[in-house]
Amino acid sequence: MKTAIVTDSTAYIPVELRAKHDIHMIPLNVIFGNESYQEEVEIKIEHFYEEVKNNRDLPSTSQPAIGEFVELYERLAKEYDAIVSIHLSSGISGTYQGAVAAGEMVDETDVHVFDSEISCMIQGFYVLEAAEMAAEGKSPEEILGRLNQMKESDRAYFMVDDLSHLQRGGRLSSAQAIVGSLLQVKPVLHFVDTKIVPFEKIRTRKKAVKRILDLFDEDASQQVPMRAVVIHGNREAEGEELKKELEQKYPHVEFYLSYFGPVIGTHLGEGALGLGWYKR
Ligand code: MYR
Repeated sequence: MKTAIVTDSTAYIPVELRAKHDIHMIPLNVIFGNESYQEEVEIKIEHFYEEVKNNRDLPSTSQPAIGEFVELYERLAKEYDAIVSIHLSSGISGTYQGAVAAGEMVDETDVHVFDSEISCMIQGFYVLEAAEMAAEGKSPEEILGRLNQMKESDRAYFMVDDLSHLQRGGRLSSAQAIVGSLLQVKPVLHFVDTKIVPFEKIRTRKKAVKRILDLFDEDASQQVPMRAVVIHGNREAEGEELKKELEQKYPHVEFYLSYFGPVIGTHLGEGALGLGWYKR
């Protein structure tokens, strides 16, 4: 059984890792004024935050066109017996629904679309697990079984420097964002039922980071094998330092460092920080 694994750019899986695991990626877009750029292809993280500073217009984002999904699925159908397509949370983007609609238009193969209910490298963890299983010849049903099991242990908490980006993009309810910015809190955010909601309102960045680390410790101190990722919005040194600190404290956890790329960075703003993990 040969199963193709597809994801979208917001998993931010480095290109070498994608190539190594035969992962196919469909990009979302960042729009500055009238210009649309496919992230990870036409605009990369190295230039994005600089571009935001230099541009008068704040960027917006869009999901891939359905035609792009159809084209990719039809091409893969010539080489693979089935497709598992893993995407960012359906509560924050229409990408998942686009993939489902495209899958229904393709008759040549079975397309199984999976809603990760999250994004960034935590979505990437789903993709890596799926790719490892596909390489072992596992069926789409077996792969989806494992992905659903992963949902039981995956956790992700993140914080932003400025809630107005999330509010402007409509990915957090206005009332919550207004209260948040008025009080100048640094709420810890997380996903509930595919959507972003505040987990706890915390006054300072330092305390918010500590709260996230305490939440991580609750799981990591159980000493079971885990994968975890520190994700930063253009704060690589801070992310690297945190990863090193965690690696020393939790040698049984496999840590990654990743970033909020252009599309997610548009909605979170510079300076966001997140930690995600799951039990292997
Ligand atoms: C689109 O235009 O379809 C893309 C919309 C992306 C919204 C992103 C909202 C922030 C997601 C934060 C993920 C944090 C994971 C730890």
